[in-house]
Amino acid sequence: MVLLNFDPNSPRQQTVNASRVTVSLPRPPKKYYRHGWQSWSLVTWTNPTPFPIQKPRLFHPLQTDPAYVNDKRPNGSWVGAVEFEDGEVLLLGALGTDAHVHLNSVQDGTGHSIQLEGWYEAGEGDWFIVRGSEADVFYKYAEELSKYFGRSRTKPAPRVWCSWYSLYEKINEPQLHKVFDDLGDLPFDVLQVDDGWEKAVGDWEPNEKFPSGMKALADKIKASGRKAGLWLAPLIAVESSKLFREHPDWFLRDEKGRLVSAGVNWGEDVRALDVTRPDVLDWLANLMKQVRQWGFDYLKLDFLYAGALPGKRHREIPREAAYRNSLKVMREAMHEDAFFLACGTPIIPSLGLCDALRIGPDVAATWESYRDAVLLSNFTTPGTKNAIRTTIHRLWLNRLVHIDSDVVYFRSIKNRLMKEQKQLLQDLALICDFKATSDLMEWLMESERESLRQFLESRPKISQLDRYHFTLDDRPVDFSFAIPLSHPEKAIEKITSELIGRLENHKWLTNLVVKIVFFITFGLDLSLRP
Ligand code: 9PG
Repeated sequence: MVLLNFDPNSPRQQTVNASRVTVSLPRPPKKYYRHGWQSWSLVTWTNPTPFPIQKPRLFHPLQTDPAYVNDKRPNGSWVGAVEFEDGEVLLLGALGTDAHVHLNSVQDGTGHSIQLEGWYEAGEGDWFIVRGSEADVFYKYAEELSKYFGRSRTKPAPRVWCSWYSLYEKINEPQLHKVFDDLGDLPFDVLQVDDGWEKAVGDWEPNEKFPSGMKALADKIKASGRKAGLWLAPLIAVESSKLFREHPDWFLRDEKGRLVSAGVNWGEDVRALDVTRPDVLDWLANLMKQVRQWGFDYLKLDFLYAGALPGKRHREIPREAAYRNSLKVMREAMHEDAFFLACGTPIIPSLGLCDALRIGPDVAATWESYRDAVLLSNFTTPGTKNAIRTTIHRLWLNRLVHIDSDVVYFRSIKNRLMKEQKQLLQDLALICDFKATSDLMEWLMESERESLRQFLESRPKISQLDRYHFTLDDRPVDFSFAIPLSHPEKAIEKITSELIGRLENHKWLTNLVVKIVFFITFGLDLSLRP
C-alpha cells in the first residue's frame, strides 16, 4: 500500500505502483468526479456525500458495476477526482484494468480525514496522481492511458444511419430496403442494422423477417456506395436461445455454481458467456469472421459488460483482463480494417482495441423519465438528459478513441423533445465528431431533411470555455441544464422511493412490481415507436 499526502509541496504529477493507494486530502473537497463502469453507467460531478443506490436491483448487472453498486460513498471505476473550493482538481487514475476508486472518511488519532483511495482487485498496478485545472488533469490522464493501452483513432469517424431509434426491433427486409433507398444522396458513410435481425440474442442468424439472408442485406447497402453496419451482442444470450440450451456450461456462474445474471432484457433473463473458455473464444472468433464474410464492415458490439461481470471463470484471471482478452480475440478475427464500435462496454478495458466507444446511455425521444430519475434514482436508462450528462463528462476520452454520443433527432413527429433539447444533442454530436441518426426520411419535413444534411456536412471549430460551456464556430452552447440530478423532493416522492427500496429486498415482490411498473410505463413509451 502507498500512502500519500496531498499538500502544496507534493509533486504536480506522479506515477506509483501499488495494489492500493491512499491520498489524504488537506481539506474537504467541493465535488467528486464519479466515473461509472460501462457506457451506460452514470458519470458526473456529485457532492462528496452519500449517493443513493439506483433501482431496480434487477438491472444492476446491466447498468452498473454490480460489485460496487451497494457502496453509497462517492466511488467509481478506474478513476476518481476531487475538486476543491479554489477550483483545483486532484485526480487518481489507474493505468490498468480491474481498479476502483472511492472517497473515504476516516477517523484517526489526529481527527477526521478524507482520503481519495484506489485499489486493484487483484495484484498491483500503476496509478497516476495529478493535480491542476480540470482540463489539464484529464488531458494528462488520457495521455498516460495512451501509453498503456494505445490510441485507436486511426480511421475517420463515420456518419451513420442506425435503425434502432426509429424502428427498434420491428425491422424487416423490404422495409429496410425502402428506408435505405429513401436516404438518397445524403452523406452517410455507414447504414447500420440494429437489434431485430437475429433469431434470438445468442443465435446470430437471420430470422424469418430477413428471408434473403444477411449477405444480401449487406450487398444492398454496399450497392449505394456505403459501408454495411451490423449490431450484435456477442457476449450474452437469453435463456430461450439455442446457444444457451445447447451449451449451458459456456455461461458464467458464481462460486456456488449458480448462473450469474447479466440483467433482464427482451422480456427474459440475460446470461453472460465465460470468456476465458477456449471453446467460447473460438466461437466468438468464428462469429466475427462470419459477419465479415456476410459483408459487414462496421460492427456495433453491444452489452459487452457481460464479459467482465464478477463470477468464477474457467481461467482464474481478473474479470476485466478476461474481458479485454476476449475483445482482442474478436478484434483479430474481424481484422483491423473493420470499424468496431463498442457499446455497453467497460470503458478502460476497451481502449486500444475498438475504433469507437459509446460513452453514455441511450438517447430517447423523451428528455427524462420521472419514474427512473426521481423514484428510482436511476440515471442510466434511455433518455436524452441522461445521455448528454454522462457523455459530456467523458469527452476527455476523445484523445484516445472516437467517442459516440448516440444518435441525433431531426424529426418533430414521434418525438417529445423540445427544439432546444434536440439542438443540444446535435451540438454534442458535433463536439464528439460522431454523427448518427435513426430518423426515417418519410418522417422529416423538407426543412428537417435540410438540417440533417447540413449537420452531416458541418465540422465547426469547437472551443470549450468551461465544464459545460462551449462555442461551435462562434455560437455559444450551454449544456448546464442537462446536468442536475433529480431527487425525490415532495414527501410522497420520498415515501414512494423508500418503499420501492424496501420492497426490493423481497425478490418475488420486486419482480412483480417491476414488471407491472415497467409494463405500464413502457406501454406509454411505446407510443413513440411506430
Ligand atoms: C438494442 C439496443 C441499441 C442501443 C444500445 C442497447 O435496459 N437497459 O438499461 C438498456 C440500455 C441500453 C439498451 C438496451 C437496454 O440499448 O445501447 O443503441 O443497440 O441496445 O437492443
